[in-house]
Amino acid sequence: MTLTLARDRDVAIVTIDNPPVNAINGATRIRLIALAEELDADPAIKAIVLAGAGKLFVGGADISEFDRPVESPTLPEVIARIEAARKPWIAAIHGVAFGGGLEITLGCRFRLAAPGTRLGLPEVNLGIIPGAGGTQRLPRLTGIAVALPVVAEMKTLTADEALKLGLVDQLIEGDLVAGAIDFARSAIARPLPPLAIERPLADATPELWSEAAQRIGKAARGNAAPLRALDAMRHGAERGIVEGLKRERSLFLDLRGSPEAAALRYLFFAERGAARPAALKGVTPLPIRRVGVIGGGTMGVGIATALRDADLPVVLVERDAESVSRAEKALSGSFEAAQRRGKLSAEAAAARLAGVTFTTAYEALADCDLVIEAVFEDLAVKRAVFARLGAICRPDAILATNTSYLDPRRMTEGLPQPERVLGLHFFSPAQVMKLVEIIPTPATRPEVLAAAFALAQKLGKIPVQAGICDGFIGNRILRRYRGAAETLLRSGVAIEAIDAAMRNFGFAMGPFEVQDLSGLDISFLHREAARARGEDVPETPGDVLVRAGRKGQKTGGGWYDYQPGDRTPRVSPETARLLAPFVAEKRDMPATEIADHLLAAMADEGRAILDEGIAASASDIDLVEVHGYGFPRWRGGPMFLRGRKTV
Ligand code: T1G
Ligand code: NAD
Repeated sequence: MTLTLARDRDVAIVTIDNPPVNAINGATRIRLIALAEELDADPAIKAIVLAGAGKLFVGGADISEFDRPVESPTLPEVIARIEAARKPWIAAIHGVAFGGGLEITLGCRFRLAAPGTRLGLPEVNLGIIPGAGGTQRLPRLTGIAVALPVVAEMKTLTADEALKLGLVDQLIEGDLVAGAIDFARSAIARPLPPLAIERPLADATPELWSEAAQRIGKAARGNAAPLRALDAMRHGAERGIVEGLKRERSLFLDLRGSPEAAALRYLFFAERGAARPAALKGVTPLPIRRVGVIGGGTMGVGIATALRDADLPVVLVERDAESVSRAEKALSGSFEAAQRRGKLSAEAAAARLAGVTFTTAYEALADCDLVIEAVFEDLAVKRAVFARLGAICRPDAILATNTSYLDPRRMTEGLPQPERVLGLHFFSPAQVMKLVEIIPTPATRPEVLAAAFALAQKLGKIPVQAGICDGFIGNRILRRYRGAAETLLRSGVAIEAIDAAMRNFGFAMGPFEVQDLSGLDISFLHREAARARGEDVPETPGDVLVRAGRKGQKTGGGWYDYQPGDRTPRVSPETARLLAPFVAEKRDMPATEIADHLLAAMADEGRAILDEGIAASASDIDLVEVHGYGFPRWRGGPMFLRGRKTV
């Protein structure tokens, strides 16, 4: 069932009922057209209220249909039929009206909304543009300047904003449908307002279009959709709505079949699938109300910030008073920065900080439901920390490590209740990066694992479950990616050519630039630790640079040279001299070939990770790459590209 029809005397109520988000699919479109005909022909009906069942109005067109050919009637045809109806259609909106959900209301004569409703056209996030009139009707209701960020930049409008703009005619408190029926009755007693398509569109200045194109183009990077949405809007503004609707539909259909849209749709569903692993269906997560963080360094402060942003009280433990005050200063700075950026009010920033207990006393952790250690990446240090946690924390408290590489089992050997231990690998900066790798041990209880996934959701993170191996999923692929880049370097391909190729592919920075930013010494120390364990780890060009004191930007030079206070990477003659014994004669390689080589290495490692059961699915691996390592979203991920036989 996707639509229900009820009658309240002279008013019909059409309710879209297609759980979980009332996505408008083919069956809904067919039924809507039929109902529009039926209700037009029914002399007893004077007006129609269009509503959504459940928690929201309509989440959009059914995205899962986009991998198939377009089926009639299309949504534009449905909306045109509603517009042509002899009786007014009144949209009664609650929760969310996104994409086609908002567009169908734009074809109605009136729009009513419950307080708290959100309205938006997020299609560009899927690599497409609004394809059912949103780029044409919205500006005719709100004006071009307001419609532009909604259509092309993912801006959503609140019900209050929409009311002020005249996009919504009235807010309805209490029973929305009953209020809409009353509104309908009063509306039909008066002359009807013009439809959106009948309204004039005030001209936009050429500066508005050029400024928008510049801003949107810069932000969109490889996703073509935002600029196409702007194009459709401008076309309709300059050539009229008929031409505008034609232009919009043609651009929409072109993008609907594009590789970028396929990649973004794939990630949309992958993100939702990752948050709810099938293995945890029906498992009740342990409650997490108070969290301990051990270590107030880079990660500890980031994790504490993310926890406070989710309104969770935090106990932050450092090893001595000086470190405690350093952590408190860092955390306070983090909230003040958010306040300066306008993300937080002064009160909210103060409340964030007030929710953290800073201490050196592990005893303060006694009533924490979860404790996350983020101390030095040193097994002995971590083992000592867990030993103290085992003695002080509640037996049912979840104990988690933020380790980048180490085996959670080794740092918690001998701990009581091993079933409460797991890895929670956040990425720096932890309050920004969405990825968290969740690493259960074989002993981890399902309720503990479910609590980790629930925490990720509460923090607004993308959780990906990883098996235990050196580097889990992301750092293991990163090592392979960097290794492949160094192989090309040894073969004579220039460092700057490799970085340029990966920037051209869509990364913000190439593999060598990233190392200079984060420091070459992190992976150097990891290799040295492996060598100390007797593992055979060959010398790498990166080792040569670190041994020569070239650790990256922080030492004024790594793969590149840097002028003081300037992060611009400059080709380094010193690096060339140091690496000369390892590098073959200089040779050129086309940028696409460089990218294919490095992407193939990532996909090969991903394949091995899948075969070893370290990751549950190829899409989980792609989520790690997109949300943890800056893989361009509109490319989908190394496994997605491999699946499309392009690497
Ligand atoms: N189509 C199909 N399935 C959808 C869907 C959609 N539009 N939106 C959500 N789902 C599924 C989702 O995969 C998940 O499935 C379940 O619903 C709950 O989703 C013509 C062409 C509406 C704010 O881009 O933003 O209209 O995992 O966990 O947190 O111009 O879903 O349960 O199997 O996100 O309550 C434009 C996308 C489409 C909005 C609800 N619309 N959705 O959030 O639930 S294109 C969008 C959302 C379009 C027109 C164009 C959110 C939500 P499963 P959820 P939520
Ligand atoms: P860091 O050196 O910035 O911070 C570590 C903190 O732990 C220091 O402030 C130190 O005083 C504190 N500490 C050490 N021993 C302690 C003890 N016994 N009790 C309480 N505090 C103690 O390190 P970091 O970059 O925050 O990394 C922390 C952990 O997170 C490591 O395991 C690291 O591998 C992992 N990690 C780091 C990153 C990153 O990009 N930095 C990313 C993901 C994971």
